[in-house]
Amino acid sequence: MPQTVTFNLDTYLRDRKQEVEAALDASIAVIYPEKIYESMRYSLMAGGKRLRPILCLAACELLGGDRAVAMPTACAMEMVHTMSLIHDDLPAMDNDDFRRGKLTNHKVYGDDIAILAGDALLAYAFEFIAKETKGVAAERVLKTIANLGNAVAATGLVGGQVVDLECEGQLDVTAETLNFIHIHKTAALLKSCVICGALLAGANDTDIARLSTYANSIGLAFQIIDDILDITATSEQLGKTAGKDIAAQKVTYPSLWGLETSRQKAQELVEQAKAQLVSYGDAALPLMAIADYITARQN
Ligand code: GRG
Repeated sequence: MPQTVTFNLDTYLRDRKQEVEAALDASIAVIYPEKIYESMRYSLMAGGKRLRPILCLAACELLGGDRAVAMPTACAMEMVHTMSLIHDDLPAMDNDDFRRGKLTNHKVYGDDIAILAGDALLAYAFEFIAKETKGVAAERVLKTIANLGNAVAATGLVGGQVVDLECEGQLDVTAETLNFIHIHKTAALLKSCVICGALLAGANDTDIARLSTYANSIGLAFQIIDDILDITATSEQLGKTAGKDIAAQKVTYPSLWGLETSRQKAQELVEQAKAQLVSYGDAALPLMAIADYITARQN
C-alpha cells in the first residue's frame, strides 16, 4: 500500500516562524547611535507572518538544500519587506498609523528616523547575505544578491510603487495596470524569496522556471486576497487600518471583478502554482500547503 505523508502546516509555520524570529533577533544589536537601531528593531521584531523568509527556507529545502544556508537570505528578505512597509506607511506614501498591530515606525520615531531605518535595513540586508551565508559556493551567493537587487529596484518593488502612486485617484485603472503594480510591488519580493532559496540549493534552469511560475502565481493571489481582506476583515484582525482602499477610492481586484470573482481568480492562481510542483513529489508539500494558506489566511 502506498504510504500517505501527512503535513501539518500550522506546526510547520509556527516552527519556522520561531526559527526566523530567533535569527532576526540576533541579527541587529543596539549600539551607538541607539535610536536608529531601536527604530530598525521596533519594526523588524513587530511580528507579522514571516511568510517571505519561510518561503525562502522552503524553496531551499525543496531542492535538498540545508535551510541553515538560506537563513541569512531569509532574514534579509524580512529586512527588505519590513523596510518597504516602513516607507509605505510614511505620510508621503500611504500615510498609515498602524502596522502589525502597533503604531507605525514614523509615529514612534518621526519621519526622519523612519526613512533612515528603512534605508539602514535595506543596505544591511545585502551586507547580511554577503557576510553571513556560509557553506555554499560564492557564485550562488552572488546570484542571490543580484536577484534580490533586481526585485527591489525600479525593476521591482520601487517600479510597482511608482505606478501605484501615479494611479492614486484614477478610477479608470485597467486590470493590466493593476497586474503591473502588484507583479512588481508584491509578487517580485515573494518570487525573489523562492528563487533565492532555490539558487542557494543549486537550482537548475528547469527548477527556476517552475518556481518562477509558482511564485508569480502565489504573489498575485496574495495581493488579491490582501485586497479582499481590506474590505472583509477588521483593523484588529489585520493589525493595520482596514477599509483603506475604499476610503481612498483605490482601484483594486474586488472593485474591478467583485468579491466572488476575485476569490475564484485567487483560487485558480493557487491551483496553477501548485501544478508547477507536482514533479517534486512529497518534497513540495510545504510549498503546496503555503500556496493554499495564501487564499485561506485571515490576515
Ligand atoms: C524596496 C527600495 C524599496 C522601497 C520600497 C514603499 C515601497 C518602495 C514599496 C511598497 C511595497 C509594499 C508595501 C507592498 C505591499 C505588500 C504587502 C501585500 C504587504 C503585506 O504583507 P504581509 O501580509 O505582512 O505578509 P506581514 O506583516 O504579515 O509581514
